[in-house]
Amino acid sequence: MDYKTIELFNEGIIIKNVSNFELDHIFECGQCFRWNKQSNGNYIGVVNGTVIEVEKKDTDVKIYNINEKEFNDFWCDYFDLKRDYTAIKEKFQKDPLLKKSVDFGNGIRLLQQEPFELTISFIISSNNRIPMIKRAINNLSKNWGKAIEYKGETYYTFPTVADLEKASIEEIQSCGLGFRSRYVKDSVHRIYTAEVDLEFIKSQDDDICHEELKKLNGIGPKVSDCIMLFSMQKYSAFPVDVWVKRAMQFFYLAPDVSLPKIRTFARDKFENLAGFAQQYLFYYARENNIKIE
Ligand code: 8HG
Repeated sequence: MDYKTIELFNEGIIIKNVSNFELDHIFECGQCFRWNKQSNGNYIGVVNGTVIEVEKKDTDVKIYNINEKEFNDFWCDYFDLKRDYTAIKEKFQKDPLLKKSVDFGNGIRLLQQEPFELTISFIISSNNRIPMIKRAINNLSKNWGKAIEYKGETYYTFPTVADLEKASIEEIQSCGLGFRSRYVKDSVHRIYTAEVDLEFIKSQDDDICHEELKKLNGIGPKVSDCIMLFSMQKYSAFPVDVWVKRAMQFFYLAPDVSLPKIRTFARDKFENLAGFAQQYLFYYARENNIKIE
């Protein structure tokens, strides 16, 4: 458990004495695309059909627009608050190379996100930049999601499978998805018809889960690892993109190693905590723009 108690205030709840929780680390570490920083430092996100706002004050975290029951039923797990990140970090900090990344992103937590949204989002992520990924997902939501008002602004929920199934390939293309449009169209259809069952895939062990997700068009090893790590609690996943490759080269390996070899090396080394190690490394590499000559 990484918090003590919760209290209510007029606009939501306050989580008291939270450890290992930094807004920038959580929301900017690459795992999510629908959280945006506000001018006052708070983050607003659209999750699970609602808009919520999160504020950090000393060691307390305020969540606006939810009640105690919603916290207990959903948000406590969404923010992975039952996990002891201090224990994970202590393990990693014994490794002087990983310690640097862990100290840098010390408030990272892996959010437990929704499998359909994450499948579509990470298909869109392939060969793409984060601002473009965010824009494409936002466009899909504007067109096929539901509008909700929060503090005078309109936000849009991520579309349901049935609503996105109504979109034509041309309409998906017009949201800025490029060559990924047909992968999204095809995946939505196969999920809609229940040919692919994400809840079943989630219930399988890590390696089966990884292979099953790769059966969808547009999902290779890297995208499969992101989906299983961020929405299926498969923590042996180790997505290797260009940043993680550079970080692993920088810290551990000789230059010119292939992506599959890096993945295998890291999964052997970090075992069922590989996904957490990957997140500290991705955030460190990207924020510090590390380069390998
Ligand atoms: O959290 C992430 N880990 C890894 N390894 N790759 C990621 C994450 N998030 C994310 O967007 N990516 C990919 O990195 C998507 C895209 O190919 C690139 C953007 O920097």
